[in-house]
Amino acid sequence: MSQEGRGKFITIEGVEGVGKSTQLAAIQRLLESRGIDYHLTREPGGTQISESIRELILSLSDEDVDANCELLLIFAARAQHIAQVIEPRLAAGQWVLCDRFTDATYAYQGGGRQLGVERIAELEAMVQGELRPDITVLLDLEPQIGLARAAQRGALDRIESEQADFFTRVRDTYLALAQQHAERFLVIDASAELVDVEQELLARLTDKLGFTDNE
Ligand code: Z5A
Repeated sequence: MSQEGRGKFITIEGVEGVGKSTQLAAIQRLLESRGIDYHLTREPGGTQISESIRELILSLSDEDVDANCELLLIFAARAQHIAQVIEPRLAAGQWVLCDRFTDATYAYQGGGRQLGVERIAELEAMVQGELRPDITVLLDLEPQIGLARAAQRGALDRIESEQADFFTRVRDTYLALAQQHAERFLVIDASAELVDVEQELLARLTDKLGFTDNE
């Protein structure tokens, strides 16, 4: 199918508390200032079924959650999200801005849970076909700093309650993905002051999108 007229698919990633929600608001303002019609969504989630699966994935339970169960739930939520929301909107020319996508699965389940890349790549091919983000913003931060910020917000969820080395593997996997897919990744140092992170992000994104000053 021709890519002509298709919307752009932009994702944002990083360890917990890295500032995704905060920086997503800045990206929204950029798109709005350019008159771009976009849809904001998140993973796991984005549809009624996928949000229910999100609750299952993140809630603390007395039962140990099997890593393959977690992985399959994430891709089940993603399948519904793509079919119902992402693909139809992109096809209709709307842009989609998504808080996390499959890079998070490579980082958390592949790296954090050490499931490796192969089975994730198989599920990615099955559920997504050719669909990949056009641009991925990776907010990079020492996991300890992000977790401390997340802890200030209140009780930690099931994944946030993992040990420090889990998050070190998550971060390392994100950085490896960014090297492997350098054409679509923008890696932003998220340890700076909020305003400085925002400024760098917007400058790099504006450039990547080919926006000019008089647009
Ligand atoms: N997950 C997975 O395992 N596999 C998958 O495939 C997918 C997801 C898709 C939910 O994600 C969980 O799902 C996540 C991975 C897993 N793990 N957990 N738990 P989520 O994205 O919904 O949850 P999150 O990672 O915890 O994101 P968050 O809560 O939305 O955090 P954030 O958006 O990155 O941070 P924030 O709310 O913008 O900022 C946090 C605080 O820090 C806030 O008070 C800010 O004011 C402050 N902040 C932000 N930036 C700065 C700077 N630069 N300086 C100082 N303070 C700052």
